[in-house]
Amino acid sequence: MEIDAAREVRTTCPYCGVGCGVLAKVAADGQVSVRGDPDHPANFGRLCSKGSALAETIDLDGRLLHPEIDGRRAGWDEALDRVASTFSQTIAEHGPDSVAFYVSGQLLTEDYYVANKLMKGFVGSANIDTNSRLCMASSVAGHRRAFGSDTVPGTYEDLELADLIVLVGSNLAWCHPVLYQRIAAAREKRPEMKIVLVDPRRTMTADIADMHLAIAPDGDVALFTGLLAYLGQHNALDRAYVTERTTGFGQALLAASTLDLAGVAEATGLSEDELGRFYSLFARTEKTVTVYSQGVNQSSSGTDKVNAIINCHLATGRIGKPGAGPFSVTGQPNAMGGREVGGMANMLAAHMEIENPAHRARVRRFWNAPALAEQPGLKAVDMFKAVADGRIKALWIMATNPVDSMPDADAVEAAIKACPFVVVSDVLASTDTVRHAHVRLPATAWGEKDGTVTNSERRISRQRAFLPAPGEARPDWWIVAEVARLMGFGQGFAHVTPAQIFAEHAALSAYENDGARDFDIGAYAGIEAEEYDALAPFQWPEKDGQAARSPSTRFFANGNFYTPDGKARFIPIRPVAETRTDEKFSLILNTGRVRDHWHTMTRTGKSPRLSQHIAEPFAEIHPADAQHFGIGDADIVRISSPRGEVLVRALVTSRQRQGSLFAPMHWTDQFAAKGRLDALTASLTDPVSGQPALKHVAVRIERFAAKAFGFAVMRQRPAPVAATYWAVAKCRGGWRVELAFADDDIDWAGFAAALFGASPDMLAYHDRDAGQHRIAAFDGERLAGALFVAPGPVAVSRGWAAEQLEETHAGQRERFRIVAGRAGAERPDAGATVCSCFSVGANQIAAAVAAGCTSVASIGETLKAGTNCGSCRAEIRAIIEARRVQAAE
Ligand SMILES: Nc1nc2c(c(=O)[nH]1)N[C@H]1C(S)=C(S)[C@@H](COP(=O)(O)OP(=O)(O)OC[C@H]3O[C@@H](n4cnc5c(=O)[nH]c(N)nc54)[C@H](O)[C@@H]3O)O[C@H]1N2
Ligand SMILES: Nc1nc2c(c(=O)[nH]1)N[C@H]1C(S)=C(S)[C@@H](COP(=O)(O)OP(=O)(O)OC[C@H]3O[C@@H](n4cnc5c(=O)[nH]c(N)nc54)[C@H](O)[C@@H]3O)O[C@H]1N2
Ligand code: SF4
Ligand SMILES: [Mo]
Repeated sequence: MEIDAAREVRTTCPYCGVGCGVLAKVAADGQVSVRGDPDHPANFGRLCSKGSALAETIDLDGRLLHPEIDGRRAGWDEALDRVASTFSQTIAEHGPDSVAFYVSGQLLTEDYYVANKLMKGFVGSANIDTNSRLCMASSVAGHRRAFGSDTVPGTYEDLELADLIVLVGSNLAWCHPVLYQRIAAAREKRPEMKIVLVDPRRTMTADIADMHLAIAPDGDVALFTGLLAYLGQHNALDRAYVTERTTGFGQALLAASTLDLAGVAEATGLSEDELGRFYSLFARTEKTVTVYSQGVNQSSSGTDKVNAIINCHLATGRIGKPGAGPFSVTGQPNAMGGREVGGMANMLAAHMEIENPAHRARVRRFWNAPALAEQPGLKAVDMFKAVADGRIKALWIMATNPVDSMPDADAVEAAIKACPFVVVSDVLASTDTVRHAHVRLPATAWGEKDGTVTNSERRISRQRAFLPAPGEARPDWWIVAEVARLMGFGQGFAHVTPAQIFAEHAALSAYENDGARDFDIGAYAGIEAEEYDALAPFQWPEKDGQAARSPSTRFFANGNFYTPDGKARFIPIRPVAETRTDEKFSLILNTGRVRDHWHTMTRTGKSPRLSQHIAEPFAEIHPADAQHFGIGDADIVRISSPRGEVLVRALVTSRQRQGSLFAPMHWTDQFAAKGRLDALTASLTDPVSGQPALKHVAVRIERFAAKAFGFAVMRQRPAPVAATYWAVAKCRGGWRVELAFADDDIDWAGFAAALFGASPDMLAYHDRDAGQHRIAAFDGERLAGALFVAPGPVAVSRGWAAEQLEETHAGQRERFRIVAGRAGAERPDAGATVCSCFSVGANQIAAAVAAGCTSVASIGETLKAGTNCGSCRAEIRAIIEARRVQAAE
């Protein structure tokens, strides 16, 4: 591939489902820079902290650059042949259902399309499922129950037009930051706009909320059935819409009326007053959008939560109208594209249904498929159970890391280890999943591959390559198509470009589609390479012959649902009380995300900037619970469930609900001693969608009685660390490590040498009685590493210590200052990073507040913090607030 240094390439961010446009540029010296695409309708030039730091994540460190078989390097021919022949042989011996693909919402549509086509049309099994099962399955099932199709009715613009936004189980400020900023900007223009947040925790998203409902875990069904009953009682229905466009209202209302207000209050943990205020606000605000995400989907009642929300929108006719509608926001960059190609085990391509014989016949005809799957395949949790019990004998994992992200992950890991044949296509050589693969296939990464993704508002955008494919890495679609050819299915996989795959996908969406199917992009059925290269972002549907490319589209304002009678279906839902905790496991573990990390950290873990915001695994615990369990702030705690355990740092905070813990999903064996959170979660799933209940797990917590704590910085990434607790994070000059030890009878100099190499040039300070040890090693004038040990959590400034790796230390005075372990008086400690764009710490912001800055804007003027991507503005406001409270006390 030719690199044109002067040219900016228009592409799409590979992180979240907001789907922001990115302009990427490669300078003559190879340096990559990115900025937001001002013309992209998802972000109009904005990027969040993760998008802004993309250039820090594309180095070749740790990349898988050649195919490998049983741990040795192999050529593509041999590797592809091994995959094709083993799959063919397994199918011949044990039937098509003895093999499976586990794929990902991070594949491009073209990759996804061919993987699905191979399994469902040619292998003849529907055993292809995706990590979207852990993510969007409940929304898909809820949409299909209510609308007869998996349709997201609204657009991002609705968030700006709404008078009320209800955010349910969504930490938008951290997980969809650019959407959050669009809302914040709209609210600044129209301060009368109201925002309600429904989340058991007081997250940073609460910063713009007028009302935070700290709901009891899984109280959502009660909250929204209670709302439907309220709307009925208070004459707040759109009776014409209900009568003409829907069916089943009476039964839904009856079911929703099981609980009276006091009952709803009990089930939700909210006061009747809070409920009354929320209900009346909803009832009187015509332009209401309800945005929901994993606090809704990842639940044993996930699909019911979705339908309880949709019921309220149908009852008020608030759907598909400017500024009104239910809005499920997608997580992954191509979660939506995966749904379009039918990547889930219970769907067929182009929003057709595997259980519908007419749909099967149509897809068979279109693909000229020799063996179209006749019935749904195994959903993710069941798929790994089938791997465990030997029903599945050959498994191909693409672009996902199930050893870290599947519930009951230790059991999933054991199943993968025991599986006779495991293929993993990934961009990295070493992840917790890749390590168990018999065949490792190097895929091209973001920046090297071409294709399309669809964002939360059904907008299809191009990802474009701006870097050459490194080593022997190949695009995922190519890998799958080559294997298909070797399995004897050449005629179905003759494509040689992503454009040809996209054209086929578009043609299938329009094939015999007389308007009975929502997903129709027939306008692109004949797309040629040039048009594909230039393809501008567009929203579906876009039917063949649709002359004007409509700037925005909505569904269902006038009914026309994809059900047999064209009417939407109310789903009768009853709240069910459920207790998962018991005496032994008395706390509820809630899991999720942090601002600057992405999933299993395979990309964000490479960025020093992103790794400074939160540098180790942690669990939030309410102060009363912390006191009850004898846990102090910054203690190391062991959290266990009947399935496994983790060791993480305790963060005592009243933002957390009493009785619950919150921990992020990101840390893996690559970054921490025992941080794989999904070792704790259970394989309990929603009965309709099969989505696991990842936010409600019974656990217990205990203080890990560490005899010594440590913190170290070093230039090279440390090899295995001999400490009970460790967590590594990248920093600008190298790496930083948090440590805790079960024992303090340790030769600290030896430990330091193992961590960052023995050096003749070492400086040490030991106070054995106080348990304090500090050791620094130098390599010429540069610091090679420094270790700080204390009997309690180490108080040294992390930012300052990391900075020492980048400085020269010629004089004894500077060197001694390191073992003194605190910043020199002339260099105050910046504190934990808040603004990752400009590396501004919490202490700097607090100092600026003390010096008179009283607004986010004035902090921006003084320190620049919050003025680039804006992802940290909520945290800055929280620091200002905290100072204000302190001052008032
Ligand atoms: N920074 C960052 N952004 C991301 C990602 C990432 O890894 N990092 N991943 C992307 C992906 S794939 C996804 S799916 C999205 C997820 O985006 P979100 O769904 O916004 O993120 P989560 O943190 O998983 O969960 C959201 C909230 O649900 C709350 N919650 C838990 N239980 C309940 C409950 O019973 N009821 C209610 N109402 N709320 C509850 C949690 O406290 C949490 O704050 O983020 C996307 N964006
Ligand atoms: N406890 C708990 N568990 C969860 C969740 C939770 O909230 N709580 N959330 C769930 C959700 S919503 C999601 S979406 C999942 C996410 O979980 P995963 O999908 O397992 O997480 P990722 O780290 O995104 O894994 C992507 C993998 O693909 C590789 N990769 C990146 N680009 C490419 C490419 O172009 N081609 C190929 N072949 N490989 C590539 C990366 O190196 C990485 O190994 O986690 C789920 N698990
Ligand atoms: S909000 Fe951030 S992570 Fe999501 S697409 Fe936009 S820049 Fe990427
Ligand atoms: Mo997700």
